Amino acid sequence: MFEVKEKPRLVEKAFLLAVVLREDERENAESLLDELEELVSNLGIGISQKKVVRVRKTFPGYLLGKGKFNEILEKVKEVACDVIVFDNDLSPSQQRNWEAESKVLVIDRQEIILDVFAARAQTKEAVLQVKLARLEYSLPRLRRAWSHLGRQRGGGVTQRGEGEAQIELDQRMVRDQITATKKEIKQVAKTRKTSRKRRLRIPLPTVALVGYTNAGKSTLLNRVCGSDVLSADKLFATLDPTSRQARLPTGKKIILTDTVGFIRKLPHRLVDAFRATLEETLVANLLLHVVDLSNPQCEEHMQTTLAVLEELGAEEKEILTVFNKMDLLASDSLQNLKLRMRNLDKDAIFLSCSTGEGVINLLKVIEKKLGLAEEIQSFLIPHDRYELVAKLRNEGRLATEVAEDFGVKVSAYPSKKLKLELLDYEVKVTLDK
Ligand SMILES: Nc1nc2c(ncn2[C@@H]2O[C@H](COP(=O)(O)OP(=O)(O)OP(=O)(O)O)[C@@H](O)[C@H]2O)c(=O)[nH]1
Ligand SMILES: [Mg+2]
Repeated sequence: MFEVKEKPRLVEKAFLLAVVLREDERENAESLLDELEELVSNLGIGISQKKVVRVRKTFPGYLLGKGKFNEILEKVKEVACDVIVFDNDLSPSQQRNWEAESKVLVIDRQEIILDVFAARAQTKEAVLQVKLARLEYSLPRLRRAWSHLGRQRGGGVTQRGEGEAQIELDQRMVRDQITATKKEIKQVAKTRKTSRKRRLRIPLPTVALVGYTNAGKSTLLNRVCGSDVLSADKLFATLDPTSRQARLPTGKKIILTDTVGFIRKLPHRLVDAFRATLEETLVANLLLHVVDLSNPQCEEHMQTTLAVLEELGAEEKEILTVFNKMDLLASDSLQNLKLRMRNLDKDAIFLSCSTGEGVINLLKVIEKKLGLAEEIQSFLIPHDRYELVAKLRNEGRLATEVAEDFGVKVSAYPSKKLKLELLDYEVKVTLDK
């Protein structure tokens, strides 16, 4: 069977490279390289050097002009690395040219992100989604994979004819695999939707956590729901949407859903591959945009998340910005940041999932935003109408319940529909008196 990865993967040391056209892009490029370093390290590859190169213009052949190209090649040889990783997107032919001259593996940020996703994918659906994205990425690059292999086998110009024929065969195989994978994804998605429907027979308001990778979405879910979803200091810890029930301060229940994190320059094919799961998740009543306030690049991270949301058609949804990790900031810089961020979103919430500070406040605001914060009411429900208590409980609108001789004393936040059914049983004075 055709393997997507035909390149040797036993690489140990990487040379990271970002190409910019203007000096004022340097700072941003450096932070992108730091992020790339983390992604590359996540794959178990060490870093030998990071470099931002400024050029006046880019060239189709090698992205860089001959002078800069030779300069980098010298450096690569000097530090003896076995892979060059570009933060910029490389065309398949640029990749091929670099590999031919440098004699090392040359890849770009997209491919690294695809590899990290592949390493993290756990459920069948995520595995298939990543597989599809990788197949699509590999399709125009088969020529490169072949030339790589050809070189390894000591092949050269003489084997070209054989290579061309093989590439055509490979391309057909990959296209067939793409079709088959898409079909499989559809099937798995169908099963997921049915089981989700079964689970969610009780319609509870849903809130989805979105945001940049490593912002603390899973940690927030765990804190609010008392769950133990994987949260880790690594990029893309979460790939599959995970839903848990959470209880708000007034006792009402909501469904909180954790989603895959976003990253700058997220490959479009990954957004496309994950579109089905993400879209379904984003049919939430409210989106919580979790931001790592302690990250100096947090505003760029926010822009990235908002851009991906727009791409998914979710920009019209109500979004509440949640600035997390405030425990990592000194109080004066926190005050400054708060002022700045409130300019971006005056309703923003500041909290720390680690210490728990501000989390209750967030839940109260969620309650308000979802229109669940209405006054608590008391009822004495006769035993033969117990189904009303069950309805309140199922809708997550029951706060307390005590069985009495004449019925069940409850305090609750009934929905409009239930209010009508409960009209006869309302007790105006508080029941505890
Ligand atoms: N100091 C501090 N660390 C936090 C806080 N919240 C989360 N973290 C840490 O940040 C790291 C990332 O947290 P996660 O919850 O995995 O982040 P995520 O947004 O789910 O990340 P992805 O799943 O990759 O998208 C973990 O090491 C957490 O322990 C916080 O409030 N303060
Ligand atoms: Mg997570």
